[in-house]
Amino acid sequence: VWTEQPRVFCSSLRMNGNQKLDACNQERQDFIQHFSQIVKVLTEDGLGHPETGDAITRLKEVLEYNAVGGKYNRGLTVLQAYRELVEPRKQDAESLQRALTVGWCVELLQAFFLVSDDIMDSSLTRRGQICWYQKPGIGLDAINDAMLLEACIYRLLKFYCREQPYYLNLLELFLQSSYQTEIGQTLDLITAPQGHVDLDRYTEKRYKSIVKYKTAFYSFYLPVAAAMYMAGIDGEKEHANAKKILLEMGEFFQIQDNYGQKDPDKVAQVKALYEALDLPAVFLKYEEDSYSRLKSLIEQYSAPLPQAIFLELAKKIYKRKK
Ligand code: DMA
Ligand code: MG
Ligand code: MG
Ligand code: MG
Repeated sequence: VWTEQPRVFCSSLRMNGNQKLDACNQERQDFIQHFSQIVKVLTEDGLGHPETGDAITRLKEVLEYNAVGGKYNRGLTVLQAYRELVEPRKQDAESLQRALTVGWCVELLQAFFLVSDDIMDSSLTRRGQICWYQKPGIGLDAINDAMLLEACIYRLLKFYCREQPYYLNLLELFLQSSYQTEIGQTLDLITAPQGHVDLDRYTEKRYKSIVKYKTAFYSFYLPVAAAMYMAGIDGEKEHANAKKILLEMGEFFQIQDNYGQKDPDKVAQVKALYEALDLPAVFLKYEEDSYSRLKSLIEQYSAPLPQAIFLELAKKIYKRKK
C-alpha cells in the first residue's frame, strides 16, 4: 500500500472493526457539533443589523429546520475521505475545520434541493417532519428560503477557504454539481409529470440518466471530489476515475428507493405487487451483480486513492435497510 500509493495515507486500513466504529461515531459527533459554528458564522454579523437583522433571524430558522435531522452521510463522506487522503501531520485543527465546513456545504446543497424538491413534488413530510413549505405561514416563501440555503454554501466557502489553493476548484465543483442536479431534476420533471407518468417515455435508459444527474453527482461524486481537491488531488484523470466508481454507486443507491407514489397505502400496494412478482429475488440478484461490478470498478479505477474510501462507502449502501 505504502509503496504503490505514496501520496495517500489511509488510517482506517490499520484499524480493526471496533476502532473503525468508534472513529466513525466520533466523526459524526464532531460533524454535528460543528453545525453551531456554521450557524454562528452565517448569522453573527447580521443578527443585530438594523436593516437585515430580521431576515437573518429567518435564515437561522431555515437552517435549523432544514439542514439538520438527516443522516449526514454526504457531509461525513467529505470528512472521512479527507482524513484518508491527507497525511496525518497535515491534518491540523484549521484544516479539519475546513473539511467539516465543506461537509456542511454538501449538506446545505442537499437542504436547498430538498426544500425545492418538496414544493415541486407536493410532498407532505421530509425526514419525519412536516415539509418546510407545508408549515403554516411559510408556503411558497420557502422558494426564497431554498435560495438562501444555496447562498450560504458560497458564503461559507469564502469565509473558510478563500485563501486556500483549492478555493476555485471547490467553487466550480459546487456550481457544476448544482447544475448536474438541476438537469436531473428537469429530466425527472418532464419525464414523469405529476398525475400523468407516461410509461412509454419512462424507459430504463431514461431512468438511469435521471438517477445519475439528480442524485449520483451531488451525493457521491461531490463529497469525495471535494476532499480530493482539499488534499491537492486535482488531476482530470484522477477525478474521472473516481467519478466512474462513484456514479455507479449512486445508481445502485437510488434504485433501492420505491418509485412513483407517495401515499402510504399505494406504497403498500406496490410493495405487495413486487412480492407477488417475486421482485425481491430479482432485486437480490441485481444487488449482487451490481456489487461485483462495483468491486471490479474499484479495483480498476481507485488508484492512487486507497480502495478503502470506496469500499467503506459501498458498505454503507449495500444491504442498507430503509
Ligand atoms: C429528490 O428526488 C432529488 C433531489 C435532487 C433532492 P426525489 O423527489 O425523487 O426524492 P424524494 O423521495 O427524497 O423526494
Ligand atoms: Mg421528492
Ligand atoms: Mg423530485
Ligand atoms: Mg429519496
